[in-house]
Amino acid sequence: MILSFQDYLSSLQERADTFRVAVIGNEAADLDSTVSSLCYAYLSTTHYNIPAIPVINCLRSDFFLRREIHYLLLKKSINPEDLLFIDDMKLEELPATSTLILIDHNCPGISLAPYSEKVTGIIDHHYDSGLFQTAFPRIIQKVGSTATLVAQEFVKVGALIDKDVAGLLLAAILLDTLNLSQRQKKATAADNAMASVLMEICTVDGKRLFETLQQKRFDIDNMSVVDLLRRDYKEYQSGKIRYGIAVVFLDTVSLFQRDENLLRTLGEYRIGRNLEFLVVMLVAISPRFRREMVVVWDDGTAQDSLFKVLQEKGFGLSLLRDSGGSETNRSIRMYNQANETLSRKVLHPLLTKYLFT
Ligand SMILES: [Mn+2]
Repeated sequence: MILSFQDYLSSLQERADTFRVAVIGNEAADLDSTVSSLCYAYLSTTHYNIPAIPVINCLRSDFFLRREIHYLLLKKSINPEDLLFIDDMKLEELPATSTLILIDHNCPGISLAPYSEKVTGIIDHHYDSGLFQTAFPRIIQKVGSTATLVAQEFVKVGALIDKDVAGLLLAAILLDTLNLSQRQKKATAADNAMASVLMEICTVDGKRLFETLQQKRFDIDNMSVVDLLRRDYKEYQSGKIRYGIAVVFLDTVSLFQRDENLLRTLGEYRIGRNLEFLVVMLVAISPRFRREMVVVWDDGTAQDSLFKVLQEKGFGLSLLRDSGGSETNRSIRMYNQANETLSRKVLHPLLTKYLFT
């Protein structure tokens, strides 16, 4: 009898003692990372006979901020409490024989970096940083969603895709491609193909599912500015320079409404995380899609190249507000970003490339 996806997920806590592979998504722990690691770890365990566990790459206490994921899991009768989070794992105590598969990223973040030699596999759709050339699998393709690549693995090996697996993967594809929108150009032929395979299995109304998830994702009522920052946040290290990029679904005007000490809050967030700089990429969706950007920095070595990248790489920034940098933790600039297509996926590789030049 094949182990069902539900039974597999509800037994993860016990499996954490005997796994061979930990399947880990990126540290934004978004829907794509979460469901792709759950489903791929299940495939590994049941089909390849390599006992695997999915690890969600955020603190257990921060997971509740991702309301669209909570909603989806509960709808599938999956209890988020059963899942494993990065703070459940004692990385320094990982058995010598265990390995890591990176999902939805291909360059280990700061917390995983010390365990890089354990990485044996990658499935991802970000810019290829060229690391781990001998990894197997090493699947890095520019598709809309990692979930598409995971679904392809199920199909490739002829593994049965159960309804819940199909429903989770489909949800990620729809959310990442804005319901396979042709106008937004996020969905590739592969995303479309896998979405129709999955849709046939789970028979849901794709449009309704997408709209509900999108609504939950943008439901940020009662979240403080700090909650908003940590909700979709990635931290990077480039040489000695440590920096963070947060994505927040509000514009600067609404951020000020939410926190009258906004400049202090942002400055303290940067200092608390020990960052040379923090970039907050702001996305407003109503009345129309719009981007803004906030840069919080310390006078340091990275400052010149950071602003060079921001000014010269086509973001279309125009200054809304400059704090003047009179106090050390208050060096903050706020911009309107005319180029709507440039996201963190674009900014991060640019910074990696140009931060020292
Ligand atoms: Mn992704």
